[in-house]
This record gives sequence, structure tokens and C-alpha cells, in this order.
Amino acid sequence: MKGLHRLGRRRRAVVAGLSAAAALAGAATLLPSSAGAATLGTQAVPSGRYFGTAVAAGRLGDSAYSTILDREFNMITPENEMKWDATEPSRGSFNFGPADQIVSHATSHGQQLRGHTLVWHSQLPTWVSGITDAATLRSVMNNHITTTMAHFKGKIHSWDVVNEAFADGSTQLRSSVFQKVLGEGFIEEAFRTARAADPAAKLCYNDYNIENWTDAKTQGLYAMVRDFKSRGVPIDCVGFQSHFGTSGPPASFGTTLSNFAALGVDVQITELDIATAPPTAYANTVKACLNVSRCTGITVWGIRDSDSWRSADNPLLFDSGGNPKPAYDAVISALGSGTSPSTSPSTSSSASPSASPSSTDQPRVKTRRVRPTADGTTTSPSPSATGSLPSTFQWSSSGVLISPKSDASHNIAGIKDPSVVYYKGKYHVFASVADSSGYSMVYLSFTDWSQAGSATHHYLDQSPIGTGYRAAPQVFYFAPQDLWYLVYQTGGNASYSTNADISNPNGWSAPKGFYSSMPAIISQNIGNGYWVDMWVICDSANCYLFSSDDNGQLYRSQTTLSQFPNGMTNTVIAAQDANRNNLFEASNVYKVQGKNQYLLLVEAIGSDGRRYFRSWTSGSIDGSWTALAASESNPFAAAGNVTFPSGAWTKDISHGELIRAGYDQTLTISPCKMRYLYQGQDPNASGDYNSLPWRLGLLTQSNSTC
Ligand code: 9MR
Repeated sequence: MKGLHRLGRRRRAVVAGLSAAAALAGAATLLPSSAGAATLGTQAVPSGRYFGTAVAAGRLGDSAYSTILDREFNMITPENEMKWDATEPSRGSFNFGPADQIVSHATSHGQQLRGHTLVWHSQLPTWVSGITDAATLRSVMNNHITTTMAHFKGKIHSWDVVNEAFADGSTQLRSSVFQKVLGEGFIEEAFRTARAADPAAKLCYNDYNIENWTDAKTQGLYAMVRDFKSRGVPIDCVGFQSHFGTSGPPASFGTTLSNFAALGVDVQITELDIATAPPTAYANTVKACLNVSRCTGITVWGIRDSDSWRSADNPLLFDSGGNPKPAYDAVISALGSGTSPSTSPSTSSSASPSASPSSTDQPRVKTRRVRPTADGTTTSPSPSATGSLPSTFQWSSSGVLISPKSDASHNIAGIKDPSVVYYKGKYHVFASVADSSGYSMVYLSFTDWSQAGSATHHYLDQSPIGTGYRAAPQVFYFAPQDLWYLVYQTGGNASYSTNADISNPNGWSAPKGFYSSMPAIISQNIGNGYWVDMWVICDSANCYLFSSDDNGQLYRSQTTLSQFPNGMTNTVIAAQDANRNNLFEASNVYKVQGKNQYLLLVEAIGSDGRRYFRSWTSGSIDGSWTALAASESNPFAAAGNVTFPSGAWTKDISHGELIRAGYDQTLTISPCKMRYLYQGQDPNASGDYNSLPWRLGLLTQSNSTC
């Protein structure tokens, strides 16, 4: 990271970092309850899912209600407050008051939000249902979507863009003003408008009676989603309302979820309630979701039976007195068993973990190259994983392990942005080196951390990588090509070099760009930021390139595994925060060993101006991301959750990398006894950002339970 031309802005950003974490699209900032007894939300988090409820603004003042809400749920759907009759009761006159009340409750309690709903035939004011002219209705619909989404921009995890558009018992759309006046194309138009309005929100189609696979309505919707995906119409998720009778979900519910997921959309259970709340029916519903890795969360449609739209059925998890019912225990226990969901056909997240160099590491071509499987010393000394990621972290830091080494042609102020793999009995570290005149990169290797300080520094500007601005390296072995890749930034592009032998610093090829130019979505959002910190991770089908803009956006592009490194396209905003300090730079994405789970780390700037890391998890690389330890008070890593037995040499826990369990393109980590190589600096240092005395140290997790 960190361009030459960034000096002034860096300092301003540090000073500006005063506000508390704002809600982040695609990721909440806090867990709803502190560590302790299992709750619905905390039980869902380890598998990368959320557990939500519908909330009525009018009940927030009922403390029995809000106590359960904040203890149990980490996702909120406003039950009625975002519907058209509430938000735009007369044309062009918007009222977001009741919805804002819920949003503000969610934000201050670290809960994410589902937006419900933008285009629906019901709860639609008569001024809309009476429109007969297509041009008027089109403009009214698009304005409603744009204005509503703009108001909540950056705060909504998923929007129900279109609700209940299909007719019961049919593959066709139901009759509605939208269908009659605009034709069936209104759905596509609504989704396109929605994407433009808030590119970071997941866009869902939501409906009921679509849970049974063979139902005509299910099939009609399936055909529409397949068509949308094949034509690039922006749809990210399908919401299955799941208002069930006493027998609970149909036997084919799991098939339905996985078949939709296989189209390349997330699936969510959005309005679950079951007449009389039989525990087994609830458990079966939860398990159906857990069995599909793209089933990203479950929302029940209300908290207590007395809060339900069908209260006579007593369909919820808490009785009217707020006591958990037997169904609650069944859900808690089903969630607890679901931390390793089986794979849906849609995802490739079941890619073999790379801890053992046996599977993905098999080279296709026999060459002179040094192969990672050449001896038995290739496995990282990371513990093998049978555990799960915790939701709070504690670390112990080493002192400074690696300092810059200047030579006749390099007068280095700081060593930064390390990337590290353990391969053939050695740690191989790549890092940026900075001084007031610019950035280049360095390579060193050593057998043990006690040797790190004495390792030789090889300056990569002497390799074909060459001189000029090169920074923030990431190294991995790309098994399909039996080749090492170094990914780094070169100012105007994300670049890479390759090398047959990681231990040969002169073997790197000259830089090549991943893109022909900065993707449009980045130039549209980067503002005064900088395009930094490129990061590649692959599953068994695709490779993804993440980057940051120091302006609140995390971007993601993708290509197929077979095309890599060519074909990086479809750049989208993977996460966004209105306060750039909350989502600043140095993002890492890892595969968690033994699970269909990914871990996202993003460096943030705290209210004290110091750097720290936030974390999220997801069942797939393309999200959605659920908060893990994502706030200043519960960070992934910050000075506050790190002890320094050999002296507190830094208050910044900044740009670095986890020590991986393997070294290939899957970037697999163990969730146990984690170690993080990071950059820190003397807290009293000041001056130009690029001349700060950054040094490298190693965090070791001290609260690992596995
Ligand atoms: O729970 C909602 C209830 O308070 C409203 O009176 C009703 C009005 O239509 O909508 C209920 O929520 C519905 C949701 O928005 C869409 N799917 C069906 C839900 C239950 O009717």
C-alpha cells in the first residue's frame, strides 16, 4: 500500500478517524451479546450466518421485547416500516422516520439490516396502484427505489427488491399494477435500478410458497433467476419467506435451496414462522439452511407469539411472556451442530484445504521446477484445524522481529506490508520497503522466527520486477500452473510477477497488470482515496482479486481458475462503509481449514488514530460477510487486545498477514493458535507517512481453545 503521493492525506485520515464504527453494508460491526450463554445470533455466527427477526418500531420501547431482540438477534428486518405505504404515502413525499428508528437501534446494537421491501403489490398506496400510464409508473417505481435505497445506503445487508411477484399455483407473475402496466420486465428494471442505487447491498427476490421444489411457483421463479443470471441482470439472493403450517418445511426444501444456490445466488430464510412451533419442524428448517453453504442466514418473522402477524398460531420461538419455547432450544442445538455445513452444488468452497501438500499441489506439468511436494518439510508448523474461529481474540506480540536493512543504494525508513508462506522448512517473507523517495519490495527467508532479524534482505528492484513504485506484495503458489505468484501494486494497476522458485529472488518476471485500466466502479467511488492492497484468493472454480480504495470501499473482481491471471472482470463493491476509516485498507481473505468458511480482515483507523483490524466471515468468497470481531471494542487485533511481554513497542496493529496452514492459492488458515505477522511503529514517531519507522512483529493468539 501507500503511494508516494499520499503523504498529506494519510495524516488527515488519521486525524479524521474519530467517529465510532458506522453500520457497514454486508457486515455488522458488533455481536449483539457479549460472550456467555449461547444465543440464536452467536450460535449462527461461527458458520458465517446470521439469525434475524422482524422488528416493529412501535415495540422497541417495550423493554421485554428489546431485551430479547438485542440478546438473541444480529439481523433485523423492519416488519412494515420500509414498505411503500410507510415510506412514500403520497407521490414524492417520503417519510423514513419509523424505519430510521429501527435502523438506529440496529446500528447502535451492532445488528445488520434487511431492507423490506421496495416493489410489492401489497401495502402499496392507492396513488401508485391507480397509475395506468407506463412512463409514469416506470418513473415512479424507479424514483421510489432510488430515493429509498439512497436514504439507507451503506446500512442494508440485503434488500428485498421485489416481493411476491409470482402467482400462487402458477409459473406466471401475479396480476398487479406493475405487471399490468409495465409487463414482466418490471422485475428486471427494478433490480437494475436497485444495483445502481446501492451497489454494496445484496439484491433479493422474496416470496412465499416457493419452498417446495416441484411447485409451479417455485419452478417459475427458478426459471426467472436462471434467466437473470444468464443475462447478467443483477440479482444476488432469493428470500424464502417460509411461513409454514404445523408440519414445517416440505421434504424438498433442502433441494430447493441448493438448486437456487447452484444458480449463483445466495439463499436466505426471510420470514420463518411455523404454526404451533413444533421443535422438530424448526430444527429441520435450520438444518436445511446449514446444509447449503450459500444459505447465508435465517430470519424469524417476529419475536414473541404475541408479536406475530398470525399470533393465533403461536408460531414463534418465544411465548407471549418472552420465555423461550421448546422450538428455541431445538434451533439453538441445530445451529450448534451446523458449523460445518455441507456444500451446495453452487459453491466451490469445498476446495480441499491445502495444509497437506497432497491434493491441490499436484502439478499438471512435469518441469524442472522445484515442486512443493519435493520433501516432507513443506507443511507449515501451523496446527491442523479441528476447531472453529472464536468471536473474540486475544494476542501476545513479539518484540520487533524484522527491521529495515539499508545498503549502498537503499536508505530505508520502514519495512511494511509483509506477506509470508512457510515452505520447505523456511518462512519466506516479502515486504514493502519505504523511504521518503518511494516504495520497493524486499525478500528474506529464515528457518525460525529467532533468525528473522539476521536474514539477508534481497531487494527486488534488482530482479526483473525492476525499479519504480512497487508495494504491498502478496505471495502464493498457484498449483494449477506449478508457479509462484507475487501480487502487488504499481500505482495505476494491480500487478503480478511469477517465479518457478520462491527462494530465488532474481527469478521473478517483469510486472504485468491484471487490468487494462482502473475498473470504472473504482474510479467512480475512489474519491480522494488511493487504489491499494491487492489480494488474490481462489476456490476450486474461480480466482478473486480484492483491493481497497482508502475511501470506504473494498472491491472484488474475478476470473476462472483456468484463465487466471487473465480475465479479471466483474468488479464489484464487496463491502462499503460511509466512514472510510472503518474500512480502510490492507484487506485479507482466507479459507478456514476444514470448514466452508472464509475469513475477511480489514484494517481500520480507530478513534485514537491508531490502526487495527476488523473481521468478518462468510460461506463464500463473494460474501455476504457477517461480523465476527469487527468493532473497536471487540477487534480482531488492536493494541487493546494484544499483550506485549517484551515491551509495548507499537500502538498500531497494521498491514500484515496470517501465517497460513499451506501456501497455495486457496490461502487456507487454521482457526487454531493463529499467528499474524504485522507492521507496527514507535508510538512517538511522527513525520511524513512514508518515512515512518515501520517494523515487523508477530502476534500469537493467546485465547485459542483448539
Ligand atoms: O407481518 C406483517 C404484518 O404486520 C402486516 O400487517 C402485513 C401486511 O401485509 O405484512 C406482514 O408481513 C408480510 C411481509 O411483509 C411479506 N410476506 C408476508 C408477511 C406476512 O403477511
